[in-house]
Amino acid sequence: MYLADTIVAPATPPGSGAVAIVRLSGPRAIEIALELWRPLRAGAAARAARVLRLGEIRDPASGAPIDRALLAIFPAPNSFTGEHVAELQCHGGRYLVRRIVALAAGRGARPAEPGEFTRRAFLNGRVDLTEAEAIADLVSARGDAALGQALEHLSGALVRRVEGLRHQTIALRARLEAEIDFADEDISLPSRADFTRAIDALGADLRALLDTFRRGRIVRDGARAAIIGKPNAGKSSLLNLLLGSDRAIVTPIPGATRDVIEEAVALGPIPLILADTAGLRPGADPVESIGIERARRAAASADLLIAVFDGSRPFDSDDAEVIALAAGRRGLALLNKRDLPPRLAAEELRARGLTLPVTDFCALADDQLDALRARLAELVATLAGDPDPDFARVTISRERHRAALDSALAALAEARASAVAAMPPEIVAVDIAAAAEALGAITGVVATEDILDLIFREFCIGK
Ligand SMILES: Nc1nc2c(ncn2[C@@H]2O[C@H](COP(=O)(O)OP(=O)(O)OP(=O)(O)O)[C@@H](O)[C@H]2O)c(=O)[nH]1
Ligand SMILES: [Mg+2]
Repeated sequence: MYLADTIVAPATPPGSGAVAIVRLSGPRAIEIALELWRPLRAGAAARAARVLRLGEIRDPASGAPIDRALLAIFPAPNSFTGEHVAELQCHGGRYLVRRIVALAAGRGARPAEPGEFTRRAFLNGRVDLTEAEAIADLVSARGDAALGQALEHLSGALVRRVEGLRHQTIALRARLEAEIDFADEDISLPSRADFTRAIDALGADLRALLDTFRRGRIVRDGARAAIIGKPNAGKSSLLNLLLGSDRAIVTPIPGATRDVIEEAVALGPIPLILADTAGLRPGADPVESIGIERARRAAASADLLIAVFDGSRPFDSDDAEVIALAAGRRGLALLNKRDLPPRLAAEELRARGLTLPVTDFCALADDQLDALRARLAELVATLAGDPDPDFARVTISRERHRAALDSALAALAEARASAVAAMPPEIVAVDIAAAAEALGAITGVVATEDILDLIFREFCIGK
């Protein structure tokens, strides 16, 4: 990362569109933009900040006109990256955009790496890591709940919460410093009992934030439901019904679905990601067996299960495996093919140990679709849980946040154990410092290149 250089990239996705934006950031951003672009009206103030001016882009080498474009310049530090930024709004042609980027590169700008604009914003103190992540979350949001959460994080709600906790941790450390400094003097210091009480209070706050992960993750990524059942039960028919399209192959031949097919359905503010899976049965051919293994994994990692049973056939050992997989899980069961003569009853499924609620169903008709959608929406809402009104509603939404809070809690537990064992304050202080550092990694107060690489890797070029 060379902050001293100037980077360029399209800020809009590749393809044809009415308008595309080519963005430059760095010390020479404005200068390079003005080498490519001239105002149409003579005498117009080309360098006026944060206004759009109409002009023309020319190839500075040949003088050949390339496009009509608007230019906006944002002098440092009042820009997204905190550096000089220039944005050329040109026409949205694939070739045109490539040509303009190449012109800027010809004047010394370097093509930006994925996420490099946001990374610079972070390095220049314009956003913290949770806000940078929120930008990626806004772009990938698939529902109103995800948008709301991303905007909340973008407004700094999470960084404020985590920084509050980190400062409490540092305050604990300050108490120990006093113990270290005044060890030889006969002054009264707060007792270790007070100290462990303070650790416990802080630990409870950390755990409360950690507990928001399930909601935060589901809001961000959607809830995952795996459709499982024996071959030919009607799983793919159900997926297609819920999607309203012939997404999965449906045939009367058992074993039609082999790979996991994932599609999102919008049921409410939080999307549900449905995974249609291979029918569970032993003795399948090698390809189908791999699919069945994937089905089991999809079932294990899903938030919800939709178990489909074929009501036109008697119970068998494949149905028994479905019941076993669904033991103790959330979701619902459908007794499908109710239009055919019944050979299996809901009572029998329950008697055989099915704990999911069972409904008679027919995947060939859409008269039960609205009711099913409503039930799934309800399950998703229950799964996400209500935002805790006592807890300022801030959620964590990424595995990275969860892991950091986990290690902060582990370090606090170590510190508590040492304090209780009357260890010297220096020893206790080491673990308290580790807890503060783990919290600092969430916001980026302490961030290594590795952490930054990991975060900005998921960004696309131009962001
Ligand atoms: N009569 C009737 N037929 C159904 C119903 N649901 C599905 N079918 C039929 O059952 C057959 C199998 O349906 P699929 O949806 O492919 O079943 P699947 O569970 O995905 O099967 P695999 O992918 O092989 O595991 C097809 O011929 C469907 O048309 C139903 O409610 N009633
Ligand atoms: Mg199928």
